[in-house]
Amino acid sequence: MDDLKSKYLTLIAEAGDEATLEDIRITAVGKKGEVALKMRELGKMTPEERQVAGPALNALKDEINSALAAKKAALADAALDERLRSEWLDVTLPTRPQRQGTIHPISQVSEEVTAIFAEMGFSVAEGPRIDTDWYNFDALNIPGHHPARAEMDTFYMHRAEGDNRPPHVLRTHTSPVQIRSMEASGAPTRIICPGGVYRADYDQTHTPMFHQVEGLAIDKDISMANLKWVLEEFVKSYFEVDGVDLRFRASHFPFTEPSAEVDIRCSWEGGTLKVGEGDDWLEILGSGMVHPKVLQAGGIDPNEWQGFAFGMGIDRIAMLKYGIPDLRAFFDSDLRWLRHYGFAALDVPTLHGGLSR
Ligand code: 2NM
Repeated sequence: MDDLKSKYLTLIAEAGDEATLEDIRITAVGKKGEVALKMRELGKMTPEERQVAGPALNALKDEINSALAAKKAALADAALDERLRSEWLDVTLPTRPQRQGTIHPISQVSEEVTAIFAEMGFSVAEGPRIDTDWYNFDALNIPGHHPARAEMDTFYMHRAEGDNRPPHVLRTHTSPVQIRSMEASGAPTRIICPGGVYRADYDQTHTPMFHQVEGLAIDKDISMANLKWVLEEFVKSYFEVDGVDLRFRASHFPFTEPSAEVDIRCSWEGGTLKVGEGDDWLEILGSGMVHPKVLQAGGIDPNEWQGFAFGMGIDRIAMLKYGIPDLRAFFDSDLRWLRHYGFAALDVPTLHGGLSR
């Protein structure tokens, strides 16, 4: 019995895991284990022998069982210690430097433009990219026969034979959002509408999908003077310069009267753009006073209200500000290009923090 005891206590002490302990338990104190076999021999003993051997075997069984339990607890403690040693996290480490994602220049510039106009009391309106030809054209004083419809290179949605719903188009500008906003909220209003627009055109300077931001301000006594101030403030903030000259050139859009295209004074010395100095002029946007028919289409009484509107290309002003030479690269999803021209995810543009840093 002493041999059994020292044999099993040694095995238990040397066991490295729970599975080994379980094997030892079965061979030592299991139903057919070595102690059980010894107990079976009790029947062949004299009563005197049995009185000594019985309690001794029970004591041996108890001793092995408690050694097993103690070892099991010790193994569990050691396993926990090992996890605590290996599974730790240094929460004071800086964020991972290998993060590769960047904010696309179009997203960054949309945020910059939004921040600037928000400061002047404009809120952002959004709408569907697929809209009816009424919202995209008729409501904007571009009737069916108007040459502007053909000039716009519109993508028309396919219509099945017998489909009587009004024709739908991929919006060619964000102006339909402004009509919808006039209908929904009326006047007075100050909104900008940034977003993707579509025209069937593809070459060095045109992509079939590009981005615009249009603005609209309607009130009782709004004039071209208000338009000029707002655009001056915008250009100064956006290009981060203290002063800028704007040049308003008479133009024509069906949805504004009068209409003006706006140039900014600049220089192109050494191939880099400097805004606010030099003898060159750069066209950056179109604008005007909203046509009475357009106000009417939006459900606003043109005898009571008037307003200005403007529109510009986000992709274009992004290229100008950040020196991006090729428009088509905007839509290639080339990671090397994005790493070069993209912005850090935490560089959210605000006026108080500096737009682009
Ligand atoms: C431009 C130029 C001039 C414009 C007009 C409107 C609306 F819906 F209010 F009538 N939104 N945007 C507008 C005016 C857009 O883009 C070159």
